[in-house]
Amino acid sequence: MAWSPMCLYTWHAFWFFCHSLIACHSLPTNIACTFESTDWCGWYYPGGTWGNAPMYWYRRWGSTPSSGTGPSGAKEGSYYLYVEASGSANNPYKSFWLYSATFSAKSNWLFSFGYHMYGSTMGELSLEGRDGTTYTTLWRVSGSQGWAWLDAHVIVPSSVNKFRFVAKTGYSWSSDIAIDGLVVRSIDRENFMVLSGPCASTGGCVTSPNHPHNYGNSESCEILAPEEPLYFTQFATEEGKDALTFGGQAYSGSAGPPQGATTSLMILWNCDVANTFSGWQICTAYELTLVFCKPNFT
Ligand SMILES: [Ca+2]
Ligand SMILES: [Ca+2]
Repeated sequence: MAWSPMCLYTWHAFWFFCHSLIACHSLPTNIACTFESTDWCGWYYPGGTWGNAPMYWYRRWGSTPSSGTGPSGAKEGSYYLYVEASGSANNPYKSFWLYSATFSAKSNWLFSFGYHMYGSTMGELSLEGRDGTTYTTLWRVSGSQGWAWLDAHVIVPSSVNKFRFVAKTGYSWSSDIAIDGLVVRSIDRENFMVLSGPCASTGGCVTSPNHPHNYGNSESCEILAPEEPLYFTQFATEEGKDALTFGGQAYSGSAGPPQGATTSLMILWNCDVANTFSGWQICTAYELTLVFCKPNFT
């Protein structure tokens, strides 16, 4: 089978793009951390101002001292960082800052981390990024999130050169906040990245679990989509119950997302406890082109 001229052009453009990505690539790997070593990978809290103690973050093993708040252990390895909400200096509504080392990146990238926010008077946790000299909020969660380590995935603009976490306790001691498992990754601009859950990426396409057979119950996925127009080839879910959230809008039943839509990068899949369907497949325009262009080597 011969290449058509259009396909050849697309193929060469693709390889040029890939190689330029590799050549230009840089990631702030210096701030990735699981807090197993005493240097905290360069993360630090500021010293206290005159007459005031620092707002301490602690590196800890096992549970926090208070019951009913905080994790029972690390998310990864043995150690994690947390803020202690007990004590008159630590609540109500006290902010604890944790700064990263400075870093640089040549393109947008993905920062993932585990957080634990369990407690009846839980406050909030924010991640702020410094662009020039100004910090802006990139991610924030408030209130008790259940007794579990959860994952946050944050797309970080290349202009950000430093982070700070801001953990703010609630109105009493029951608001210990912990972090662990800080991961730095590049964003794949060609392929779907399944960040969590049983959805399946073949690179240029992503499907619901077990597709084209029925997905299961109580599944959820987080998927990072490439920055280009996306098309669904099949879409069948339980109306109003099993939804794909795409560009901030939830789709279910037989009405999939608009063809050719460009997402805000993150796609979420959530289904409930009963009634399953054959689900969905979403592909990039490039992948659909390949279906018609790819030479047959067999
Ligand atoms: Ca750890
Ligand atoms: Ca269902």
